[in-house]
Amino acid sequence: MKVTILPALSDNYMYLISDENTKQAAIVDPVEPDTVLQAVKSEGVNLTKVLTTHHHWDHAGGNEELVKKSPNALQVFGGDKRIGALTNEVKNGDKFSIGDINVECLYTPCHTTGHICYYLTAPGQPPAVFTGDTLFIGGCGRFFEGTAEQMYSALVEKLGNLPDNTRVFCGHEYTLQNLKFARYVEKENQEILKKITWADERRKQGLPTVPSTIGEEKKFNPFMRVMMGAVQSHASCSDPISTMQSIRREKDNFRA
Ligand code: GBP
Ligand code: ZN
Repeated sequence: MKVTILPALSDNYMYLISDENTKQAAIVDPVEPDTVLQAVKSEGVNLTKVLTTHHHWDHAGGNEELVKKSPNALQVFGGDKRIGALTNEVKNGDKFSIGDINVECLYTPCHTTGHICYYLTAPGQPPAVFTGDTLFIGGCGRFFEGTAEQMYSALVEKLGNLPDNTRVFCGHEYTLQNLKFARYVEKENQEILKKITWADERRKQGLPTVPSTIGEEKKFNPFMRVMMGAVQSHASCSDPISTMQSIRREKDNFRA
């Protein structure tokens, strides 16, 4: 399983997923179709699937144009009827494949009601999860269409139960802003400081900070740590759901 990171717009990421064995490929959130078609050519792969995380224009807004311009027929997967060119509406637990790569759909409503994360496995390789605007490195998406309970369920019960070595590919380059908020929430957490130093260096070199891993996120992402004493005490809360609500509200107004 090869993942090619394709930056788009000001801070979005598209991901070209290729199966080296069969040369089958899929694209996650192709908001810039021409960039995608160029990458497909240079990788020498056969693009047949579009994996849409959610209906927001900066993720799904390129679907129709890509379907028109693509030399192959494309299946467009997603969990929301508002997604352009949708052919395969999916729900939690649905499975399909990209050549020898297995894909499982994880329904993670909150940022939007139809948000889907895609969990990929292939024999002998570390897994990968494409988290759109649900889980970011060091942060999470705004709760536009959902509740703290739903984000808790998504981040802690679903994504948090994937293997620690699962690579996390998210929808935006928000890592530094997120980690600065994380540092404000947990002033004593050394993992946050180490990741800030690393992310600063990466960005100075013009490089992406994706992927992280689920194991790493559990060490520094405050939204995955709402069960921890240090995060609850910052929020003056004693349960994970109200802690989630409180720190999300605080992040909505936080200036790094
Ligand atoms: C920043 O650049 O500092 N924190 C961002 C602000 C996802 S994009 C931009 C922002 O709010 N981004 C959204 C988010 O969830 N951020 C997490 C955070 O701030 O902690 N989007 O483009 C956003 O989803 C969108 C598109 C929103 C259509 C609504 C519609 Br309708
Ligand atoms: Zn969004």
